[in-house]
Amino acid sequence: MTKISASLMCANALDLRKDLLSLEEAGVDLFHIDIMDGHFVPNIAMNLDVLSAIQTVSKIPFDVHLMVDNPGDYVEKLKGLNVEYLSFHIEAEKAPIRLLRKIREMGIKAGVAYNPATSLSGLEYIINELDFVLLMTVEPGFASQSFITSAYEKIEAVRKLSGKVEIQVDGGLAAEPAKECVNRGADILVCGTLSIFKGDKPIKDACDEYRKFIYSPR
Ligand code: S6P
Ligand code: MG
Repeated sequence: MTKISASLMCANALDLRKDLLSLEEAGVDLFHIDIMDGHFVPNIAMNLDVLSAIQTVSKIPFDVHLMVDNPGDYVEKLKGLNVEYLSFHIEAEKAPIRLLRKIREMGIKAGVAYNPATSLSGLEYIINELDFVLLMTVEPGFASQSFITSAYEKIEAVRKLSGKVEIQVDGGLAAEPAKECVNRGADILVCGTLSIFKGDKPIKDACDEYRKFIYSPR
């Protein structure tokens, strides 16, 4: 079953506890946490103290997406947090195999993220070292951007390389592109402003409608 990873940078910062409880009620699988450094991407998002606070309210595991230069500097800092998935960008790491092994040794599912314009060339040499591939379906750094359709063929290319790795897609996942991503092989949908944090609609209703659409026959 496709997993929903709720992007918490899209939640209501003034009422985060309420949104966390609504996400629990909606049955989301993961909390997607965007860590940014203002260098790899021109933005700053959540920090690790917020994660400690969140895990006092909810037991839903974290899916941490490092959008930073030198991702290896951050991995140790995640010890003690309820992290199930952890990805870093291939564009930011010169020794990805070493870092993937370190993440796995911590008992965390290890993943590599690819920007929309980054080729998958070389993925075959690391595929056995990772648990998931994160395909960015917008340029990283901001919510509410429109989906980049070249991601469809990338999903198929990863699936062709391995039937085993999970494929996560992130960005601009309104219902239509999300359904197409699932049809092509995506396993984890990162959901933000275009899907479950709609403002005008309760989170549970938005989630229910989204899932219903994605699983309905064409
Ligand atoms: C973007 C970040 C994402 C967004 C999420 C937003 O750089 O990695 O995780 O938070 O994709 O979702 P949406 O529906 O607003 O595009
Ligand atoms: Mg992300």
